[in-house]
Amino acid sequence: MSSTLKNLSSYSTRNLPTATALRFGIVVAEWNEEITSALLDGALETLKKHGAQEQNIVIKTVPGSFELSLGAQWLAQDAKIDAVIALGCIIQGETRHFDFIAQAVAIGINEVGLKHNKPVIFGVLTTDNLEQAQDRSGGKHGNKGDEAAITALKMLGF
Ligand code: RBF
Repeated sequence: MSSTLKNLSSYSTRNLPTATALRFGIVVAEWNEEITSALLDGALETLKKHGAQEQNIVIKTVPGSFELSLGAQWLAQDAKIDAVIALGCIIQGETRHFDFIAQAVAIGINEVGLKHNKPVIFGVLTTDNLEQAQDRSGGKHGNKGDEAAITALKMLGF
């Protein structure tokens, strides 16, 4: 389904465990900070809404989305962390950086999850412009941070 038709903050409750005893690592890119801080707010609100305890959530920042994979790996290797959420926003610019960064982080995040055998969630917006990113970070298409948090929970309820 195209994300223009989907509200990122609506979800089914199937396989949704209560998060009271679960521990999360969140790694957030500083690039496009206006957007990524809104993604973080969404993820935190959703985790807490489902029972996550503030002291069980570790939050780290990295400079840009390209660094999310390594940041996620550093969190994932901590045996006490059950799931990692990577949050970033890559906006199409005039150079090909968009393609290189988006592809690298998608592959990197996936590899970290497989290597550490735990959910490592791709909470990265890849948009044509700032408006599309705003629409998906608490705007008319919901918040990808919420979606990332729910995905982490659902994978832990697998
Ligand atoms: N990081 C992002 O998270 N989102 C971006 O849209 C983004 N665009 C970039 C565009 C250019 C031209 C450059 C040089 C970097 C960009 N980065 C972006 C930062 C990137 O993820 C990484 O932090 C740096 O390239 C490391 O030097």
